[in-house]
Amino acid sequence: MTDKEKSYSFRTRIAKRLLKEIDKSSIERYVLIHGGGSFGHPGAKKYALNEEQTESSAEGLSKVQLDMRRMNNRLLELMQDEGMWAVSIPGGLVTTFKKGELDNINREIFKKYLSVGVTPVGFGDVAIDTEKKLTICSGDDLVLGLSRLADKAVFVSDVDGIYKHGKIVQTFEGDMFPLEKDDFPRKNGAVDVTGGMNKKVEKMLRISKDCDTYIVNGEESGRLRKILDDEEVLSTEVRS
Ligand code: IP8
Repeated sequence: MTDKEKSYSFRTRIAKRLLKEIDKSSIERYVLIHGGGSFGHPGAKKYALNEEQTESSAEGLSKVQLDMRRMNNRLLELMQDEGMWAVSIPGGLVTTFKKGELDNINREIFKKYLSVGVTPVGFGDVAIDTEKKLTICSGDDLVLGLSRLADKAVFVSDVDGIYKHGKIVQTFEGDMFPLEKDDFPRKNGAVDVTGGMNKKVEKMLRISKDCDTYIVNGEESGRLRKILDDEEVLSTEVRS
């Protein structure tokens, strides 16, 4: 939903299309989660929020939290335009971390909103860490924390799936981990403080213990809708 190479660039057209695909699909109850993109990562890097606390950490925490809420608002406004009633759940307020790992998540709040017919929209955020004081909660951490409530987790990316030796694999299994340098080409210049693709795949492997787990290219029209409706589409299923 953002151009990671350009700070604060929200891709309205793509976000709208993806929302429409979700709306048109047969899925009725779902949670949406988004990451930091070019709203969260540049500030998190500038203030080194994933590292030791410094005297500018409080400033960074406050600024990056605000940037993330701005991004989330953009999405929620689009959802309202489509009549998709949603509520915003900042990752930092429903989680605690220990040494950078998710320690606790409030699943009840997601369940309660679902039970009144609104879509919870969680997002990556700056969070409290009981050992490090502060850390970054990624969107993937939230999916991991919620996976036991779900039948299916779909990761929407800007690539067709997971590459191994230059080719997309239909099913990625645990023994194919980790990805090597050339397995997963990323675009240059993108800032990502939460570990890039290997970290994502490692979390996807853990998520796949609880529910069917896929990664699909959101830049290609129709693919998200198809995967939600269990139709065949270019993508990778992750299985542990
Ligand atoms: O993009 C990171 O979330 P991610 C959130 O899912 C921040 O790793 C605040 C950078």
